[in-house]
Formats: sequence, C-alpha cells, structure tokens
Amino acid sequence: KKNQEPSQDFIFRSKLPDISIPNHLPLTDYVFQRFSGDGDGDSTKTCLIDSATGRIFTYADVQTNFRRIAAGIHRLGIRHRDTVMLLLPNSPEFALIFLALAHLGAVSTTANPLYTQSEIEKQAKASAAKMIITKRCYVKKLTNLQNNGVLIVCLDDEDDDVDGCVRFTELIQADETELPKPEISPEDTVSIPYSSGTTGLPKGVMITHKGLVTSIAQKVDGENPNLNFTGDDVILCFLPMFHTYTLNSLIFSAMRTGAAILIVPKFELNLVMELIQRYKVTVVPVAPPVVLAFVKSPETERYDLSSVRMMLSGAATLKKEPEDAVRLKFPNAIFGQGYGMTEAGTVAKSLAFAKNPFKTKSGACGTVIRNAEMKVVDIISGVSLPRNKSGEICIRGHQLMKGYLNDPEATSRTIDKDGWLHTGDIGFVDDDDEIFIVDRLKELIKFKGYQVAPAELEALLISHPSIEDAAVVPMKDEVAGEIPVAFVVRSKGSRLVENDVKSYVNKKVVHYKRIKRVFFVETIPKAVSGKLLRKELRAKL
Ligand code: 4UU
Repeated sequence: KKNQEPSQDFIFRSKLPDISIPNHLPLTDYVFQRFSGDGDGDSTKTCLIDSATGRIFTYADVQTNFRRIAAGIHRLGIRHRDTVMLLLPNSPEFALIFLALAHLGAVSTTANPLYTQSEIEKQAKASAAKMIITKRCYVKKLTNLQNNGVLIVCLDDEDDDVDGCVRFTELIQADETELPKPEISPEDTVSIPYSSGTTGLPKGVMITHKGLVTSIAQKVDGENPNLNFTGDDVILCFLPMFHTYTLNSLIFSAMRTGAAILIVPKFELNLVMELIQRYKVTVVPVAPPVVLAFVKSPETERYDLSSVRMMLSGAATLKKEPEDAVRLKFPNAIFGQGYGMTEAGTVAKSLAFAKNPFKTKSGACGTVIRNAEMKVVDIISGVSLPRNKSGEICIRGHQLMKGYLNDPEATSRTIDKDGWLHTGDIGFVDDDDEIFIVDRLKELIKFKGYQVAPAELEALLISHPSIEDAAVVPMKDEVAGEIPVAFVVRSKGSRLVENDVKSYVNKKVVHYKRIKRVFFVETIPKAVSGKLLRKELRAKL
C-alpha cells in the first residue's frame, strides 16, 4: 500500500478512550466547575494548606480570594492580555494570584525568585510585564525595572511599607463585585513560562486557556481518569510552583478534583516526612533527586509514611533501580512517572495512576496521555518508526503551546506544519505502549529537573575578554542527573584559569546554572554550518 499518504505514520495513542473536554471554558471556570451552580463539589472542603503557618483556605475561600485579588489587580490598571510577573516562593498566594490573573484574562509569567537581577530583568522585559508581585526580600533585585515604570506589589503583610511598592494586603481588600466580567477566548494566553525548548536562549512559551484546560482534563477527567486524584487526597507540594509540572499536573489538577494541597515553601527531607505523617499525605509528586534522597535516607524508618498511596516522578530521567528502591520505602504507594515539557504540558503519564490501573514497568515514563497522538521519528530521515525503535518523540493535540512569544521562527522549528511538536527527546514505545526515554537530541541540560540552557551560559562566557570561544554541555552526575560543564578556548596570550571562568559566570546566574567544571581546549568542534558539535564534546567527558 505504498501510495497511501501520511496515514502510514505509526501513531501511538493512550489505552484510555478519548473523552469530551470542555476546553471552551476559561481556566478558572473549568477548574472550579464542580464548585459552581449545581456542581457536586463541597465548597467547605479544604483546598490549600500553608505548611509554614497552618493557614487553611477552603474551596469557597480560594474562590472569594482570587476574585478579590483580581478586582484589586484590575484597580491597579491591569487589563485583559496584560502580563504580570510572579516572583514568589511556594505559597497559597502564588496559586491565588495566578488564578486571579487568569480570571481577569491577564497573563502570568512565573520566574524563580532566586534568579539573579539580570535573569529577572531579561524575562520581565521580554514578556513586557507591567507588574511584578513578589516578597520584600526580592525587591532589591527589581530597582531598575521599577525605575522603568514596572509596578511592584509586595506580599509581606508586616506593618512597614517597602519604598514605592504597593502592599498586597491592599489588593485583597478590593470588592470582587466591582470586577467587570472579562470576555476570555479559549485562544487567549493564560501564562508565559520560559523555556529554552530544543535550542537557544530561554523563550516565552504562550500557554492558552484551552491548552492548559486540555492538559489538566487529559489527566484527571473522564470515567477512568489517567491520574486518579480524588476529593479525599492530601497532595504534597514542594516542587517549585513557577514550573509547569507543578502548576499544571499538581495544583490545578488537584483543584479540579477537589483534593487538598499542602504547600511547602522549600524541600527539606525530614520536614517533608514529618508533614506526610502529620497531615496523612496521600499523594507525593517528586523529581528524581527527591527519589534518591528518600532512597538514601536512613531516617525514613522514623516516620509513618503509610498514608502515601501515590508517588509520581517527573521532569528528568529516573532509572529502574532507584524507582524499585523507593517502592520499598512506601509500602502502600503505587509509583510511576510523568513526562512533560513546558511547551507541551503533560506528554505521558503512568497508567498505574488510573482509576482502573494498568500494570506498568519501572523506568518507563508513562503512556501517551489521552486525546493526543504521539509518534517517534527517525532523527535523520524524519520517517515515523514502529514500536521498540528509538527516535525523536513528537506529540500532537490541543494541549500544546500556541507558540513562542515574538518568535515565529523558533515556533515553526518546534511545531511543524502538521501540528506535531518535536520534543527533542529520544525514546521508544514498547509492546505495552510504555515510553522509555533514552537520550536527548536537544541542547537542554537538566540539573535536578531544572532547565539550564547552554546558549545562555555560552553567551556569558564569550562576553569575557579573555575567552575566544566556548561551549557548554551536560556531564552525568549521580545526584543532580546532569551538571553544566564548559569547554573554553582562551584568547591569545591569556592565562585564564578555571576559577576565573567560574567566578565570572556563576555570579550572574541562579545556583543550578553554575558551571561546575571548565576544560580548556584549542578549538570548539563545529560543523561547516558553524553549528557546535555538542555530541563530540559530550563524548570527551
Ligand atoms: C525523562 O520538566 C518539564 C515538565 C515535566 C512534567 C510535566 C508534567 C512532568 C510530569 C507532568 O505531568 O518541563 P521542562 O520544559 O522543564 O523540561 C522538559 C524536558 C523534557 O523534554 C525531557 O527532556 O524534561 C525532560 N523530562 C524527562 N526526561 C521531563 N520529564 C521527564 C521524564 N523522564 N519523566
């Protein structure tokens, strides 16, 4: 049947049937659908718990609060399609403000509050943020932005004001009935997280209401949800809320199902185990370094971890051995992975988490989510491959980003004309529809699941007067998964040493982007096109 066209592609789908997804709804209407009108949700149930203070927000509180905050933000002049940066640690306010902005039809751009001043400035400028909501301890990094007219809202509700900042407590005193009902289109952008994607510098990823709603529904909706969160669950949240994995797969998926979310500002193993015991936590979303921490800790015995029924890992590769080892520490938990990407939401989820679960294998990163198509293509020919053959993983569906902000070229390099998003990950689908990731085609380095873009570090390196050329690649590391290391060509006559290079770059970037090793070389291998041959450098390690 040689003359049959594109349908010859080998396309993989979920074992779960497609469902109807109400992705015409704006995010907040969808997330709280069960808590409005004749929905079956109980609004007196706990939604958010702040582990730092013990504060509790019921589903009713959350809805009143985000509407009030929306009115307060509107009063400060933020309108439909304006962008606001969230520069906050994990806290109930993070979720409330994100929802408030979504409700207004405005856009959140989330950034790591530990970013350096220049990292924050780059993202704030690129995303055209009109306002930044932050905490007092980060305000000094925002002086330049403030001088350029960006409004700063400060969260600490202590008595003394921070110079020139609006106090968050003023916002929540707004009257939610003042808020005009905005007309939100499903194609409107709801958030702009930053990601370097398959190549180059970090870019703004335009996530729409429709995309985010679809991604959540693919996991938690339907008769047999792929990710069976329920109203009885207490879900632990120490993963960083500025990351897609947390907002999409954890916070909003949990809210859609009426679960309680226990928010932890920072991961600390013993504190986390104490919280699991105290709050009888049922679901623990993690990243691979956290799995290793549990596996290695002799203290897991001291805590009662028997309430945990589900542990999910994502954001970086997790091998079979630690996965098997962590199961022993959580006797009542099913364990599995999710695989996602800022640009594509959740790509795959373990079917061990389904309401009617399937048997799954350790080391697999899940099965493609429902209402989506996946294919694996040969990295040279682009031809789609059958089961058990490794190639680049491509994904298609309504959950994908709209594109990169102001970068149609990068967008068309990532999402092809047929709507396939090329992940830059290399993997295969086995006989049971389970996906295994074996390598990465793209430049991206993942330090403990955090993104490190080589191009960003390379730009900093070559701005040094004594550096002629440079390349940054990942080196395998037991704890972090991968660490960024640099190959550097010194300028003629320069006596530059490793520490000079490190101290020059490392003060300009957040801790996980720091260059850990420097190798001096005569030249950086390049193709005739000028493209860095990263593979050759990786091979030298
Ligand atoms: C091997 O890491 C993420 C998103 C993770 C996520 C999202 C929703 C996990 C579960 C979920 O439900 O996003 P980014 O953009 O920071 O990084 C994306 C890249 C992937 O392309 C892949 O290279 O991170 C890597 N990655 C993984 N690698 C993500 N998850 C996995 C995984 N195994 N399970």
